[in-house]
Amino acid sequence: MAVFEGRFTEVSGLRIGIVVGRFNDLVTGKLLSACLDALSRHGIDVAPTSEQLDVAWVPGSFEIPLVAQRLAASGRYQVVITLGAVIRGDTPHFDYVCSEVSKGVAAVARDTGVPVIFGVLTTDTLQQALERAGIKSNLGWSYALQALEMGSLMRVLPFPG
Ligand code: INI
Repeated sequence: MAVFEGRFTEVSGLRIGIVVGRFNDLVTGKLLSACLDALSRHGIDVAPTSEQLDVAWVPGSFEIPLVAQRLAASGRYQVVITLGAVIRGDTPHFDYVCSEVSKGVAAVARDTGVPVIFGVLTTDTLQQALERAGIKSNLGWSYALQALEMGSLMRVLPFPG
């Protein structure tokens, strides 16, 4: 029996792309801050001069899959993190955006073989989103750890992609 698992501290040479939506940036900015903090404290260089990390801002969550696809297909990154916040309003818009971003992110990972972390909050209220972006916990931290784990796991899997 083989057991494969990722580690969180073997980050040398790991390159990460982050795609983050500006819509609801009160929330997404906090997700990004916690994500960068967690990456930094696990050894990823997050300085502006970093060769390990790039951040691409998009208008909203709907645009995340397109840019995640570009980053994942570039061959430059071993893992891509997506960060967004979709908050329910009075119209069906929420459902369309949620559906497209979730299916789109999953498709990018499948099509490229690059893990894409789904860090898009989908909540009924701004309060619920903020509770997940710093008021209580901050899921940006978790998304960073999941990215490190998946980036590392893909390195140790002995099968070609
Ligand atoms: N984008 C979000 O990231 N979150 C939202 O809550 C949201 N709402 O509610 O409309 C949202 N809309 C913008 C959308 O993602 C696109 O940027 C826009 O439709 C242009 O394509």
